[in-house]
This record gives sequence, structure tokens and C-alpha cells, in this order.
Amino acid sequence: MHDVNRFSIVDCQVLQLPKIHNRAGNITPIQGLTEIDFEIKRVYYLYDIPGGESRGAHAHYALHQLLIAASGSFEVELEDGTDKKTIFLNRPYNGLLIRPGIWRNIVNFSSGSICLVLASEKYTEHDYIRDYSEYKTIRKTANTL
Ligand code: T46
Repeated sequence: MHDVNRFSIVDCQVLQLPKIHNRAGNITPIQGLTEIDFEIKRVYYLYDIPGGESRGAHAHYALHQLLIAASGSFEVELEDGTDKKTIFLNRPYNGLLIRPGIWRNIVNFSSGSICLVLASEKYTEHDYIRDYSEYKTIRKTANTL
């Protein structure tokens, strides 16, 4: 059984991550099941994003993710089938938790920005819902049960 109908956008919050500072710069460590409530099975990052491009436009059945603006800034548009909200990320010590069943669109990347992602599962295309009308049907069905 997957978690696609378990979460709403209220469950997608910006976490304040640790920042260890000294005069030579900063370090932000993130450990699975410590700073975030899942084990990290995969790390990937989006970079060299051409101006005006967007990423995402899908939801996941089971994946939990933490998105970090490791450099620069971008906006994350979130939707749970009912409500929407937009989160602006521009600090490497903030991370946006995105839960299963949340449609996301990542837009307005600043030049040279890097979106670092920590994921709870290895990559599988079977975990994606890439069709928006299918997504709406899945969430609507859940809301009427
Ligand atoms: C998400 C946002 C933030 C892989 O082979 N392995 C991977 O781990 C990933 C993430 C992607 N891919 C392949 C699958 C596609 O052929 O890379 C290609 C582009 O993937 P996608 O169109 O899903 O990329 P984004 O940037 O739209 O979405 C990605 C993640 O897929 C998604 O989970 O939340 O970044």
C-alpha cells in the first residue's frame, strides 16, 4: 500500500538545517533519521538549468524528498489535489520536505542555481505520476472515499 493519499501540502514544510559556522565558512550536515525523518537512499542535483525552464510537473506514489537551494534560488509550487502553495528557497541551510502524493513544479531558477535533493528511495519510473489529470483523479477519488 502506498502513501499517495496520506499527505497534504500542510505536511510539506521548510526545515531549518544545522549550520556550523567558522571564519573559513559554513557546513550543513544532514543525516537520515536525524535532521530528516527518512533514510537517504539517493542524492541528485539539478544544475545548468536554462533561464525560464521549469522542472518537476509530477507527483510520487511513495517518495519523500528534501529539496535544498544549495546555490542560488528557485520557487517550488506544491499542490495536494485541493490546495496549493508556493515556497521560495534561497538558503543552503533550509530544506523543503515534499511528501508522497504532492504535485510539484519547480520554477524561476536563478542563474547558476543548484537544487540538491535527498530522496528516501532509489530511482524508479514506476513511482511517478506524470499525467496531471490522472493525478487529479487519484486525489479526488481519495477525497470522496
Ligand atoms: C523531483 C524533482 C525535484 C534518473 O535516471 N535518475 C534519477 O534519480 C532522476 C531524478 C532522474 N532520472 C532520469 C529520468 C529522466 O529520464 O533523468 C531524466 C529527467 O528526470 P525528470 O524529468 O524526472 O527530472 P525533473 O527535474 O523534472 O524531476 C526531478 C525528480 O525526478 C523529481 O523526483 O522532485 O527533480
